[in-house]
Amino acid sequence: MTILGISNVSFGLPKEGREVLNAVYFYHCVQAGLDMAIVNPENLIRYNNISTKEIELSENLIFNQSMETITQFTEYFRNKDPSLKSIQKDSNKQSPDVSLKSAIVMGTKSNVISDLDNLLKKLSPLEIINSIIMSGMDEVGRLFEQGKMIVTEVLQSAEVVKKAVSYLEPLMLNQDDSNKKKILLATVKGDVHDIGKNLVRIIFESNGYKVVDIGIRIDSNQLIKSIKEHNPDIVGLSGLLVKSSRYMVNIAEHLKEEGIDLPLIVGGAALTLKFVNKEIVPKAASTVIYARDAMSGLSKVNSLFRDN
Ligand code: B12
Repeated sequence: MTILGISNVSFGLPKEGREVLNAVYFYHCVQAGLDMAIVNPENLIRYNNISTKEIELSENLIFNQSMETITQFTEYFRNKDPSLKSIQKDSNKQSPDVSLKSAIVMGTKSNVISDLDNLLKKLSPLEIINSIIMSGMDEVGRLFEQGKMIVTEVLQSAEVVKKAVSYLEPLMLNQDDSNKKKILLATVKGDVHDIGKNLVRIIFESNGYKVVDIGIRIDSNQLIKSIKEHNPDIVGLSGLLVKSSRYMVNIAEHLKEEGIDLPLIVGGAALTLKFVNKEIVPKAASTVIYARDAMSGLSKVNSLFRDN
């Protein structure tokens, strides 16, 4: 005998399409011999009431999963949400700042380089990152939180940011490394979010720091090994999950046990100044700085080194 929780199939998809997909999936599971289903009867749509177009989109997704069928499904149901139509319309406007921001929100890479070339005529690479790219990613964050974007789309947006930033990066690097203060950067254990960390890297590099970026999912042992290898002046930790903030407390403790008393700078959406002062500072051997964003982090680190 088989039992199935139907709605998992549509997890993460646009709200408007979920019940349709659930109903089509339910229908096919019953045809295939399912004995019992867990459904929410209040929401369940009757298969017979679904249009042929919507059945087709759902069947394509169920039987032929690919980026293409996911995109067709999400775009169709997204068009049913008026607040998202306005975003799509924006991408038709011609000014390169609007076009670049829309490309990030829409996850389309095709015009990114030409938009950047146009923007570079009037803005510096850092201004483009700080204003347009950051605001595009903020919008992605907002839409994701409202359930209007799905994880695969957020990843596509992240790829567009990556492409834009890799194009701008060589234009910002100051080659002389001697006498630069060195910051070791990591996203902590269990956390893959690295867009913020990568922006911090770029902003520090373009403001006279040498940055050693050791990547994502870094535990305290790996961090300590890298500190010994690279001998930085300060350690920067990034983490966007609540559990990452807690792990930063463990890192502070472990560094202290190892006799490492470098200043720490910590950032990421789940952190707050209160948490840092209450939980991390008491465990740390040295100064702990909280940065709400990359620019404030830079100015705090600048004053730390100026004052010492
Ligand atoms: C993009 C994104 C993803 C992408 C990440 C792609 C990538 N390569 O980074 C993907 C799709 C992979 C992803 C996965 C997940 N995500 Co996510 N994700 C986001 C999202 C939408 C945007 C994050 C982002 O890039 N923001 C833009 C950058 C520029 O901002 P930032 O990272 O905050 O960085 C700035 C500052 O914080 C600061 N900063 C950050 N670090 C540092 C470090 C230093 C030293 C300094 C000085 C400053 C600094 O400066 C940066 C620039 O100004 C957020 C929502 C949000 N609003 O934050 C959710 C979010 C962070 N994700 C979340 C979740 C739950 C997940 C998943 C667990 C989902 C899942 N169920 O699988 C997984 C986690 C997997 C894992 N083990 O890590 C939750 C976290 C909830 C929580 N509080 O714990 C959020 C808040 C969404 C939500 N509301 O539910 N995610």
